[in-house]
Amino acid sequence: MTNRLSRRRLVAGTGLTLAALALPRPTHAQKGDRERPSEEVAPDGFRVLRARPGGYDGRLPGPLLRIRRGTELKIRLINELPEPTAIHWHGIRLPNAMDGAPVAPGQSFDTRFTAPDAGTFWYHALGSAQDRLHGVLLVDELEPVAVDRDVALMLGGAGPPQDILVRQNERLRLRLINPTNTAITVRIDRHAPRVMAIDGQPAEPFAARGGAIRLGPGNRIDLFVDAVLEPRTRAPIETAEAQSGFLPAAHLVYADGPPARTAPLAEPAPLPASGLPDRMEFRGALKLDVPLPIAAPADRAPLFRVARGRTVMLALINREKVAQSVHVHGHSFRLLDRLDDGWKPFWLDTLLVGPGETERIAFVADNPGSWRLACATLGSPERTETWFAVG
Ligand SMILES: [Cu+2]
Repeated sequence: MTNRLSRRRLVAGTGLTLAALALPRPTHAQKGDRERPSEEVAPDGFRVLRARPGGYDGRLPGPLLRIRRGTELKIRLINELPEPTAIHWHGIRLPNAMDGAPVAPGQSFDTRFTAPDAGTFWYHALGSAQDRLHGVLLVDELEPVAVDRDVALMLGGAGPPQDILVRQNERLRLRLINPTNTAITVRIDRHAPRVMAIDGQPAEPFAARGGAIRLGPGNRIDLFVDAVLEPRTRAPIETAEAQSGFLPAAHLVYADGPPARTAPLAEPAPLPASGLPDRMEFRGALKLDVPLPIAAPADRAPLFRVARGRTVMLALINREKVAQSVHVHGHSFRLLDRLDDGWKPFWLDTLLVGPGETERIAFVADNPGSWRLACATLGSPERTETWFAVG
């Protein structure tokens, strides 16, 4: 299980310099890693990814995949498990046929899609018994992003705290990913992280209150962290799960040398916009109450069918005593304000609905196909799902 230990894995420690366009070679720093196996690429250009009991390519987390926005990801999944599997690209607004197709043991499946949005995503197997099968997918912006370092930190699981090296006055892009089925709070000692993106989509930048942020299951948050402390400082990045106290997940380790620049960078501009709509038409929207956990329909009928381009507003109603996590496939949604139809200044693909609470979300159903609407009880392997049809 990946949900028990408050630990983390440093997935990519890279030195992405200002305006650098070359993709830095990602490094996985984790316990037990020795030499990195080289990427297996088939003659037709597909990156081969093997589903094995220990994880993708036998690694936990699986290999870091990285492409540029607008370019094609080509993955050949080979199922070496004794049971069927399916790979899911969490948060990517991808073509329907590429999302979660079942693959029998010994069989393979070719995934190929052009990533429409830049951001921090992840991939994982569908099915509660395959929790070890997950990894990070980064889609790089076409425009240069003014950061000195770009690091992905996979939360949850086992492993010692990792060191993230910085120089004074550098700006770090820290990509946090929560692959577990529990909520994780992250705080960075003596720094003022700025939230730049949530669930892979740019947000209006805002300061994390008290230097801490919470990620529900499946959520990702991109932070900008300015290294404002003195050379040779060690500052912990700590995580806490539901009942546990904070434990160090990583350390910002300041180099013993001159600052990278005389002062930290100015307030960051928002990350480049994605292709998500600026507006939504709420008049004429399809409105539906969805009690949680979602009851899987016995007759395989969809929860709803909606014409492509129509706005969908869902009231997610949790009358249980435990929080429920809801994940919409193939779309990003807005979280609506409690009192009116305004929305929060960010997008989500997964939302934690607290016990006894109702949250309302809205999205434009612009991605044709049959999509999963999945629900998980917080801290439990229990998952239910239904689906909706856009066409
Ligand atoms: Cu997903």
